[in-house]
Amino acid sequence: MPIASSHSSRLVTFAVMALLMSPGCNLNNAVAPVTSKEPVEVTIVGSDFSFTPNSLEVPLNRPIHFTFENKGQMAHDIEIVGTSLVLHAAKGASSKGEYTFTSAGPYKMVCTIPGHKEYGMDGVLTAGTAPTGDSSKAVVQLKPLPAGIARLPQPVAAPPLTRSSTASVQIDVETKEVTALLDDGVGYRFWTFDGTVPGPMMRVKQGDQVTLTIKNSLDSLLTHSIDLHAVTGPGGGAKNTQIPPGGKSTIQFQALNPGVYVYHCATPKVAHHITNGMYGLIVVEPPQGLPEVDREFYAMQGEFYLEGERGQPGLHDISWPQLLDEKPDYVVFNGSVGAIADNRAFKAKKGETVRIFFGVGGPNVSSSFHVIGEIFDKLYREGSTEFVTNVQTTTVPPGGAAIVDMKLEVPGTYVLVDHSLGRIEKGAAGYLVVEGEDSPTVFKPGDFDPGTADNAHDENGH
Ligand SMILES: [Cu+2]
Repeated sequence: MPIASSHSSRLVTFAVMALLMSPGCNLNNAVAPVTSKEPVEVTIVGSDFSFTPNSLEVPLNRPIHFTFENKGQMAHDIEIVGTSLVLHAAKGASSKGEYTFTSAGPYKMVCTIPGHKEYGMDGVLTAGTAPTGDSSKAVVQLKPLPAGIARLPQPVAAPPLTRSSTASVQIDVETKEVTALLDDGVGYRFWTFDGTVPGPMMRVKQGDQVTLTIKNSLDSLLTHSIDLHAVTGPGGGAKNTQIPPGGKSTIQFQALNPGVYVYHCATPKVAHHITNGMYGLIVVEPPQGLPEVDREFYAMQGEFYLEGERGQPGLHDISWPQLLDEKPDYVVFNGSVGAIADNRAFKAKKGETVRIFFGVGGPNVSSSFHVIGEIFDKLYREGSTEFVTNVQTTTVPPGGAAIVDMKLEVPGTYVLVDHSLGRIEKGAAGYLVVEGEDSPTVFKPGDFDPGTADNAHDENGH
C-alpha cells in the first residue's frame, strides 16, 4: 500500500481550523447562533489517504448535512466516532448523511477501512465550543472497551544456552495486532511481536548462523517488519522483511558481536510501530556464556501517547502530535501499568543473585534505570559484555539495553523505576519481591515515632 501525504503537511492543515461553505458559519466564528435551526452544509473530501479538511467546527443543536466526496483511487468512508454517522463512498462517488450534535466537544473522524486511518485518514470535528479547563487536552469521545479485554501476557527471559559451540539457529516470530489493557479501564490496540510487549527475548551465541522467519498475522491491518540491532547488514533486516498481512519473510545473519541488542519493527512511521509495542531484546552470548545467576528477568520500558486523558476509560488511539512533542501519557515497563506488579511481580529469595535484562523500546524517552533499595553489583552498560561494579542508576536510551546483576541480601519489596520519577505517575514502576529471613546486620528498620499530629503534613504541605 502506498503511503500518501506526510504527517507534517497534515499537521499544517490540522492547525488551520477549516470551515466549509455553510450558510450559518464563517471562518472567524465557527459556532452559529443557537437560535437558528437551519441545517448546515458540510463537505469533506476523502483521498488516498487524507480528509480535507481534517479539522472543522460545527454548531450544536442544528442539523448538519454531511457530504462525503471520495476523490481517491479506492473506496473510503468516514465515521464520526461517538455518533451514528458513517458515510461510505466508492472511488469517485459521494454520499450524504445528517446528524445533529447535542453534546459539545471534539469527535474523531476516521476512515474505518483497515489501515486507512493509520495512513492519515483521521481528523477532528469539534461540535460547539470545546470544553475548557486546566487540562491542555480536550476531552475526546472514546469507543467503549471490547468485552473480555485483558492485559497482554508477560514475556519471560529466554533461558541461558547450555551448548559451548556455535550452531545454526532457527527463530520464528509473528507480528500481531492485539487490543488489550494499558491500564485498568484503558484499552489500546497494541502492535506486537508474538502478542507480548516487549516481544519474545531471543538468545543466541556469538558466531551462530541465525535463520529468522517473520510472519505477519492475517488479522493484521498493517505491514510490519523487523530490524535487529544484533545484525550486521543494511537495515538490520528491515529492508527484506516489510511483510503485508498474511505474508512472511526469512533472513539469515551471523551473530558477530556479543551483547544485548534491541530489535524493533521498522515500518514507517517507525515511531508509531515502536510506541505501539513492537520491540524486544536479542541476547548474543559470548562463547563462554554469561556468568551464572540464580534467576533472570526481562523488562523493557516504552511510552504511549494517547488521544484523550490518561486514565480516561475507553479504547484510546495514538496522539501523533503528542508523540512528536515527546509528551507521553504513559511510561511503562512491559507494556502496561502494573505489568510487573501483584502476582506478576518478579520474585526471588534472599541470598540469590538475580539478573535483569533491561531495554528501552521508546520511541523517544531514555530511562534512568534504578532499583530502589538495591545497588547494581554488576552493570553491563549499554548491553556490552564487559561490566562495571557498584552502580546506583544507569541510563538506557531508546534502542539500547543493559544487564544488571544484584545479590539480594535483604528480604522485602524493591521497586524498579525510571529515576525521572515523575514517570512513576505515568506507570513506570515494577516490583521485585524478595522472600526470606530478616538480615538485621545489613538493614534494620529502627523504632519509628510518628510525632504529633501538629507536625504532620500531607504532600501538599497542609
Ligand atoms: Cu510494525
